Amino acid sequence: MALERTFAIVKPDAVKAGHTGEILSAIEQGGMKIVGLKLTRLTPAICQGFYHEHVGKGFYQELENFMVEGPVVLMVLEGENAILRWRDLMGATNPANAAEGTLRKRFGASIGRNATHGSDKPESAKFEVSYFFNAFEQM
Ligand code: FUP
Repeated sequence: MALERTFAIVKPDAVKAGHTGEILSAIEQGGMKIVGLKLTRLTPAICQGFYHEHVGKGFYQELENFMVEGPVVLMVLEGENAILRWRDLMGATNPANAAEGTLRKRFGASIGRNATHGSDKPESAKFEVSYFFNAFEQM
């Protein structure tokens, strides 16, 4: 087992619907620690840098429009195997395919509006954490 850090977002749909508290609670109940936390709003340029792997794909513009439509909660999570554990807690990208009880099943409406984000592998986690949090913002 490895103590890992991963990057998480409560997306605009879930913040707007008032699910931030439940999602943070699920993280803590699941045994992970929130070691970085901020409420902010993404801009198109920030979104493009963050989702650089997806810029130019058919779904990208819709994704960007969604991600900038309201406030988001950005987090750094820490725990044993945190990357995989946070992905498991979120469920599949498409809420229709997500397991019962997962956050995307509970709070996501569609593949485009799926309530949460989590890094998919160690290299992405490293990039995504440092994209949004400097050293003084991580406990
Ligand atoms: P995930 O790692 O689960 O967030 O999924 P991806 O990196 O594959 O996709 C990033 C985001 O793009 C998803 F959260 C939702 C959006 N997306 C679509 O809207 N349509 C697609 O076909 C694929 C992804």
